[in-house]
Amino acid sequence: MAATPIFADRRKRFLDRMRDGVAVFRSAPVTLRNGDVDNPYRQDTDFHFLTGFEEPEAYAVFEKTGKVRKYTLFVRASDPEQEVWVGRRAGVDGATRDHGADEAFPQTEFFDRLPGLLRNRPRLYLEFGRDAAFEGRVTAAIEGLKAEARKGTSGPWEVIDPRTVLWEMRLVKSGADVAAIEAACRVTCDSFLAAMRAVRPGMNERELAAVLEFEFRRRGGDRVGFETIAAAGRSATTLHYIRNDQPIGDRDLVLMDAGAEVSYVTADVTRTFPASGRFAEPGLSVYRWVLQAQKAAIAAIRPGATYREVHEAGLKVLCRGLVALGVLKGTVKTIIASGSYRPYFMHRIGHWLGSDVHDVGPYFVDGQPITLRPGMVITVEPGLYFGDAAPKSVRGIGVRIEDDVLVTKDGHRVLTDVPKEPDQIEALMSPLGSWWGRVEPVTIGGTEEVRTRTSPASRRPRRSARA
Ligand SMILES: [Mn+2]
Repeated sequence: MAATPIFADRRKRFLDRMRDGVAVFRSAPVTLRNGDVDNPYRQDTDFHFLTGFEEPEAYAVFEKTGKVRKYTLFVRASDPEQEVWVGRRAGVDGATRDHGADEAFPQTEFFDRLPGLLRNRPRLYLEFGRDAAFEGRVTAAIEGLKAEARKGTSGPWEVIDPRTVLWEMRLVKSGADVAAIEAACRVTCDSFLAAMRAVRPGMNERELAAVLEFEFRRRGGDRVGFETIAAAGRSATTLHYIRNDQPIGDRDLVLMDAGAEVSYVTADVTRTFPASGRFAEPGLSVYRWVLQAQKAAIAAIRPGATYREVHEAGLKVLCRGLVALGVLKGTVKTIIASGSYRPYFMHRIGHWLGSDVHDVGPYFVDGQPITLRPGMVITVEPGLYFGDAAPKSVRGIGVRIEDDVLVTKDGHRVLTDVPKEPDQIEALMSPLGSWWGRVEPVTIGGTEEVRTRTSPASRRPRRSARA
């Protein structure tokens, strides 16, 4: 539950870094999907990072004066009638009992109590630029206090965006943060193994995406960290392809880019594999260059290296590959200088990973590429994409390989583990479609769940799969 030490530890570290004053956070709004149906609710990442509180209509307040600290939650009051429809609420009692708040109030009292929280504080921490209506009410409360100046009241004159503190905390992961990412990686990787065993020519991309997400869910994933990409053949040349509605051809390479979110932390993995279970040219050559680029980039990850060095280590190999594949002419140096590789590799080598898939944190500081430090987690995902404008010999091939990498004291540790050597992938996928019809219950973390057996077993017609 939310009162686990990870949130108490984060609140302590946040308050340690906060200067005297008050910090105010609000929960994510509920948004309408269509008609009278809401989008699935997911708490705002910063709000959840500090509170672990998953309900909407909540406010979190942190007060600090020297050594005196206080954490207050404003939450939806218990409402038995409403709870019959939409489930239990923590309520004011639950906020202190189960969620670690020193004090709690109904959220309806927040704006009435706000002037009292702000009065005579030297500064306010407020995320601005996110919710104009909320900011307007907070700044109106500050203006109201300034009108009381003759009574000796002083409103906060200084406003600081708490993300200056929070995002540094989110960028450099604690041991508990890393353990959380590892849990998401485990669910994601096990699910990739299953989906790679499920693919068969003729199935639709969405069916493969559904297998992957089915595996995410039953292995403990709360939701996807981002929309699953299941792209066969030329679909894979679109970077963020999420239509997932095309049939998978028997000569296609299938690119799957996905991550399970577990406890508000996501993994981000990409594998590219042949629908037939056997690599063939020219896809195999493209694949080998991307794999070599990925290994070179991962090898460059260590404390003190810069993000740009990691990018360039991979980029150089990709450029060599583009020459070897007959796509470009020139030397690595001239290709990089001219940018002629960009039609085929148009993104950066990776990104920070954590509570958001493209996690927060700068890539450049004072104009210089940021230096890697232990505790940072970065994805490494080179790719080559040969769309309609590419030479005929490779047209319609898209390959990306992505792993999640922790910067450690001594170098790095790859947190994701799904086969990526061509022969390993072929072995994993043999016999083709072996996932279907081999679903059995197992116990994971004390819960009875179902799980795909990994050993080869008798093949059943796919429609007889039990789940
Ligand atoms: Mn990624």
